[in-house]
Amino acid sequence: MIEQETLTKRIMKDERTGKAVCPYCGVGCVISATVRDNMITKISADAALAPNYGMLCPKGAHLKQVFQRPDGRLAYPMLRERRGEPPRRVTWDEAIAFIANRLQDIQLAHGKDALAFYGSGQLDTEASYVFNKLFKGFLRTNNVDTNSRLCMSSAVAGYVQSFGSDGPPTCYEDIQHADVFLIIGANMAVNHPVLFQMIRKRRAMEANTRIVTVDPRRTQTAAFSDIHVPLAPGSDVAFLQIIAKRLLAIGRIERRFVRRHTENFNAYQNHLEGLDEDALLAACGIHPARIDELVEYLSKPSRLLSFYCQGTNQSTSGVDKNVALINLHLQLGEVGIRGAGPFSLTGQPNAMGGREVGYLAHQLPGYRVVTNDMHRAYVEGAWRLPPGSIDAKPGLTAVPMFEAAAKGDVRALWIACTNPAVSMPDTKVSQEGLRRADLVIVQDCYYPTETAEYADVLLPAAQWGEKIGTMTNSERLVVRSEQFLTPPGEAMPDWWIFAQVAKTIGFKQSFDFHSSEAVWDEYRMLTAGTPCDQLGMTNERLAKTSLRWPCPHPRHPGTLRRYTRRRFLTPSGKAQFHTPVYRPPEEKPDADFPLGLTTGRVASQWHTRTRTGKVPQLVKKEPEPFVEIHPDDADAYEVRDGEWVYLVSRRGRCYARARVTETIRRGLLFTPFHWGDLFHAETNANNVTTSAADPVSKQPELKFCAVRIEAA
Ligand SMILES: Nc1nc2c(c(=O)[nH]1)N[C@H]1C(S)=C(S)[C@@H](COP(=O)(O)OP(=O)(O)OC[C@H]3O[C@@H](n4cnc5c(=O)[nH]c(N)nc54)[C@H](O)[C@@H]3O)O[C@H]1N2
Ligand SMILES: Nc1nc2c(c(=O)[nH]1)N[C@H]1C(S)=C(S)[C@@H](COP(=O)(O)OP(=O)(O)OC[C@H]3O[C@@H](n4cnc5c(=O)[nH]c(N)nc54)[C@H](O)[C@@H]3O)O[C@H]1N2
Ligand code: SF4
Ligand SMILES: [Mo]
Repeated sequence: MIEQETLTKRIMKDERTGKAVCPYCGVGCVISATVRDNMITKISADAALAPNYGMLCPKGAHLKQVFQRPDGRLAYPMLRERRGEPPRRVTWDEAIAFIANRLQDIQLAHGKDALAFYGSGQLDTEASYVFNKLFKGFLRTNNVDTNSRLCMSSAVAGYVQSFGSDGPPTCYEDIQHADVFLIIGANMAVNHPVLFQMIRKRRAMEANTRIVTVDPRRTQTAAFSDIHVPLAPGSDVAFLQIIAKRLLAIGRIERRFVRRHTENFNAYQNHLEGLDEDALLAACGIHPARIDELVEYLSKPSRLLSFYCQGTNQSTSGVDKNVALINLHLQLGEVGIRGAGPFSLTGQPNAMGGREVGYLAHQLPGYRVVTNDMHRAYVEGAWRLPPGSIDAKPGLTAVPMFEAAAKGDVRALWIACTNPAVSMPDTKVSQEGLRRADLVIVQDCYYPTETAEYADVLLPAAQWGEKIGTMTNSERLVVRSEQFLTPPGEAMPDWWIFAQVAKTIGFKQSFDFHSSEAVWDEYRMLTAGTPCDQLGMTNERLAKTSLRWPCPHPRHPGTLRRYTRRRFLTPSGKAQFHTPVYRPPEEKPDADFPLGLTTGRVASQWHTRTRTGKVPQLVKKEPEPFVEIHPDDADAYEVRDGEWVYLVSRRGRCYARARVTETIRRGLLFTPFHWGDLFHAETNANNVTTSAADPVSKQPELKFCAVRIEAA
């Protein structure tokens, strides 16, 4: 395999430095690694480079330690004759021929939609482009979805409904100009630490700035804020509408902006005026003083910058929450100007790039959608496919994909760069889907993982630092990562693996990419003229600098802020007011399951811990699963601090060590979802969570389900 050698086997003897986007959160810090003899000797960040200007959080700073533990890497392709048996090493040729044959057999026997692909916002743009092209274009199934469905799909739908297009209007520089920071449903101190550091610096330097955090828990973020609004879980729409209604009542409307650049304001105003403020307040379960304080801040013109993440997205009313927040910005004219706007935080390093590539079940590259005839025809033309090749019907989204596998409708599941046996809501279903499918392909850089236990084929991926690839961070900044490490064994870049299978199936010409740069060039062309235009980001430019889209031609400097002319991407060019109605979370507590459970993250761990779980400095900070419980509830249910308890829901149970604390609301529990079955049987929080989802975005409610607590 000469091609493979030239792509990855560049052992670097001399000490040298390479830079790459941090493989963890969507802040997208650029990290410099000094390497000697294929070992990282130092991790640092360049004070002159966007977006982090020298800052790193402990996860990024401890990347060196990740590579000091070479065990646990998946280094060779492997096949498993029978489930439950150890896999045996095979050559790439064998593995790829096996996959190509099996996919075609299954397609022939059961139809195109018996195939499904489940990917990740941690794959680079090149990889995401190639799998999307293979499945939606050439295997002709839109059964392509990613963990972004569990993460970003409500944010996508919110932006599309209000502005006519996905993607944030804002950039990190806005932090330097904002007056009021509204952080709603995001624990930035923990999950976007470097960005939160920038906010704290601004707060320290400008005495008049204010930070408001809206979260049912008094998080680290809330602790650093001027106001903490400990609202009842799921009540964000009610909360935002009280604020908007009160501001309307005192005439806080940016009338000129509203008249010239928005539509549907009258309906919005009537809707708000008709709402019963007491009922909304009761739904939020907060002291009215919190409302007064925020209304006071916003009653005079002030630059409002709002950050939001899973506390709004992962909800059965996730899209409504996002739209209610954008409504508030439209009412105040706080969008398209410096220091203001609704800023959706992306979780994973390339969740933004994946959206641009169109890797959700209803999307196509360049913010196109499969349901639009012109969009399909354009992409078919670019891919040199006969008209009608791309299905006009959206494919299965994440949860229904695994449900279909559990029913035997989806027969082949290809999973890359995600660990759904741990991270999907209600893991009974995802695990049953994995068990029942005839063919499970798992492409990861580590082995074992919980999902790999179900795999028939294991494909070794090169990981961070071991390949060239491009990612887009939360502020639309597109950054090219360099290769400075040689991957172990025969691990290969993800895009190469997808292209190799495509060529073996018979799509030789369309997947004849010889480098990731060649993939980028093809993708970049497809974005021309779209809202996320990256045509001007040539390989030459990306090798030297990073750029924010839209960037339509090779001399274009990129775009710091969008909508500065107040022209939106709806057919009329005007932003849309909507009239969402507050709905509580779908699952209600009752006598058997009297408590609410919300789930999330800790600062020192990343998701299912395949990397951060190997770094002693990080593990020591949170060594085991825990559950936060209010002292009153601890009394009522006879739970002592530090004791192990079971959380039991209508679907299953998990256990964790009780942490009695006043930082959580009464009636609510919180547990992180980092500890899967490889840590210990029954520690996975997702044994308990519900797959009830937002009706529009299909994003599951990972932020609320009903449970009871039992002694373990
Ligand atoms: N350390 C670390 N950082 C990460 C990650 C990680 O695994 N570890 N993962 C990354 C990824 S992929 C993502 S998506 C982001 C997620 O980043 P965040 O969204 O900040 O993370 P979460 O902890 O899931 O949830 C945020 C907060 O929402 C609150 N919340 C729950 N219900 C509600 C509600 O109804 N309303 C409101 N307003 N708040 C609510 C929770 O109490 C929690 O504090 O983090 C990224 N960064
Ligand atoms: N209860 C609950 N569940 C949740 C959430 C929650 O808040 N609560 N949050 C949801 C959200 S927002 C997210 S984003 C998901 C995250 O959930 P997952 O995506 O399942 O979590 P990760 O552990 O990040 O899995 C990434 C996998 O990719 C592998 N990997 C890393 N780099 C590469 C690479 O370059 N190539 C390949 N092929 N593999 C690689 C890692 O080893 C790891 O196995 O979890 C979701 N699940
Ligand atoms: S803030 Fe996010 S991107 Fe930056 S170093 Fe930490 S985990 Fe990495
Ligand atoms: Mo996420």
